[in-house]
Amino acid sequence: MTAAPVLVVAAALVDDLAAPSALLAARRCTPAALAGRWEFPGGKVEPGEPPRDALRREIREELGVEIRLGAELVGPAEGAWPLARPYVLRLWLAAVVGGTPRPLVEHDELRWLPAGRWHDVPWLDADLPILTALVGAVVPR
Ligand code: DCM
Repeated sequence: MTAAPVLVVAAALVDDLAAPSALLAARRCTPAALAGRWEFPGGKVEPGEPPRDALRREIREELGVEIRLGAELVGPAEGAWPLARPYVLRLWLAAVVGGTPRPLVEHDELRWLPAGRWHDVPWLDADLPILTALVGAVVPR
């Protein structure tokens, strides 16, 4: 039997929703298996919680900022992106509208990656195909 998917939501935080240039990557310090790898910040949706509300909550908890959500980067598996089972991920473009992001909970470093340098850190394996799709979707070439 396969466990029901667990929905994780994450943000591609960019400097400008209308013309993204810099992208925020967050380096995990927990759990040990993921420590040192970079990700789109976010986390698990709670039962009954609307996914967009969950994302605003997670970013508030993890980075201490308020965000505005832009478009969703729709994934290939019923709209989501597969992670290691049982997790699946939905990702939205987002911009900071209040505060300055700081690594408060499960990250030990944040970095704004400039245009053309979005692949420059070692992303989580699961986030890499999402990053590639994001680059194709938003970066003018
Ligand atoms: N996860 C991921 N990529 C992200 C965010 C989360 O692969 N951008 C994975 C890491 C965990 C799971 O989802 O296995 C749950 O995330 P968290 O520990 O942040 O709640």
